[in-house]
Order: sequence, then C-alpha cells, then structure tokens
Amino acid sequence: MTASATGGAARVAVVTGASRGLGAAFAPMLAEEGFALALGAREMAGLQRLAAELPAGTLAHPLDVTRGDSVGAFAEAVLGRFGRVDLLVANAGIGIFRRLDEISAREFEETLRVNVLGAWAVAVAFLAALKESRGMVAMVSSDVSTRTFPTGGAYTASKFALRALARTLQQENPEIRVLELRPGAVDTSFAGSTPGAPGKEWFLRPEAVAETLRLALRLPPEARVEEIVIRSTAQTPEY
Ligand code: NJP
Repeated sequence: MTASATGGAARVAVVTGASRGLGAAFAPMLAEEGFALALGAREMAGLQRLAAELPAGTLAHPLDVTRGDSVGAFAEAVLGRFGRVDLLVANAGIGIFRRLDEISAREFEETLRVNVLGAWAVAVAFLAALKESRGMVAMVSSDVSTRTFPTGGAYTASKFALRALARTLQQENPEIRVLELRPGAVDTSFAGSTPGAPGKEWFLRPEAVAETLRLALRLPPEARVEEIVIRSTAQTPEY
C-alpha cells in the first residue's frame, strides 16, 4: 500500500461514535499524530462539524453499529477511500442506568446491541485490513468493566462483555494489538448528560482520555498495552 492511496497519509484511523464526546476528542489527536481519518456515527451534522475542523480528506460517513448493512456500507466507504486501516477506535456506546427490576428488555437489549454487538461487528468488518497493516484496535470500554454498582447492571454487563470480546479478539489475532481503554467519568453527553453541567466539574475532560490513547500509540510497535484505566483524581479509586 502506498502513501498516495491514503491521500498522502501513511496511516489511517477509524473512529466510531465520533459525532460528539470522546470520539470527537480522539479525532484531532489522531490527526496530529498523522493519521488520515474516517469518522462514523448516526448524527451526520456532528460528524461534518468535526470533519470541517480536521485536515481535508477526512471521511465523515453515517454509521449505525447496530445495523449490519450500515456497518458494511461504512467499511466499504472507508476501505474504498483509503485502502487500508491501521487503527480502529471502537468508541460508539450508550449508557442506560436503572435497577434490574426497572430497566426494560428493550433498553437492556439496546445497550448490548450497541456496546457489545456493535463493537464486534465493526471490529470484524475491519479485521482483514487491520491484520494486513498489523494495526491496533482500541476498544473504548469503561472502568466498570470489572466491577458492578446498583443501576449499572445492563451497562456493566455490556462492558464486562466488551472486555471479553477485546481479549478474545487479541487471542485470535496475534498480528494486531488490542487495547481495552477504560475511562472513568468523562464530561460528555453520555447517558443523556450535558457537557459542563453543574456537578460535572470534577469529571475528566475527553481530551485527557485522548491523550492517554496518544501515549499508547507512541509506544514501539512491539509493545502491546492490553488495558489502561484512566480516572479523574477526584474520582474514588474502586478496584
Ligand atoms: O458519550 P456520548 P461518550 N451507532 O454520548 C455514538 C464510554 N465511556 O463520548 O450515533 C453508531 O457523548 C454517538 O453518536 P450518534 C462509553 O460507554 C464513557 O462519553 O450520532 N454510533 C456518539 O458519537 C462509550 O463507549 C464514560 O448518536 C453510536 C457516541 O456514540 C464511549 O465512552 C465513562 C450509536 C457517544 O457519545 C464514548 O461515550 C466510561 C450507534 N448505534 C465509558 N449509538 C463517560 N462519558 O463518563 C451511540 O466509563 N453512538
């Protein structure tokens, strides 16, 4: 693969859930690191606003990770445009927080469909390209992928499952590197919250999580960082 096939960029990064929040913070960091970018989410307005601030050639394409046809069309557009993928940031995710006797089947199912099956579908769609480039998958999981709390049953079940998915993906594909990136509370629109709302002053800024991914990307290729937990110093450390 030549650099001209990637519009001059040596490496290509795909970010899912890039219309806002963490995904929108990963993108400029990755552009600074020299990646050409492919951004996916359902809300095109957010993707296009972000792409307008990024280098020309950034691809903004609709993506619903819960729909196989959408994942297929997205992967086709990315591979058609760039011909390679070096980094997949599987970041799209939702959070619905209710007690187990209050959450509906539809809400539980949607949580698993986005956070687990969505990440699986996207990873599989780009797997051949990632193996060819000996690339990296960063699964954006959570500090709660190893612990539970009341009202977090559906969400933590999805992130425990995502952790299992990340590890199995790694075991099955030694050519690539799989990172489980595990942020604590981050000031985004997550779970219907408002960025900058009162009470969220102590949350991590999304840019701090992006900087964490940057550290992992800058390590030598023989170094495989398997997981990173990053939390605000104001958050109680719970292991
Ligand atoms: O949340 P938010 P974050 N298909 O709501 C997209 C994890 N995390 O940035 O489709 C494709 O601002 C949605 O796009 P749209 C969390 O579990 C967070 O904080 O346009 N994309 C938007 O771009 C998640 O995995 C915290 O609605 C879909 C993005 O996902 C990741 O961080 C703590 C989609 C969500 O942006 C990013 O979440 C933690 C679909 N079907 C883990 N559904 C935290 N913020 O405190 C949603 O431990 N998206």
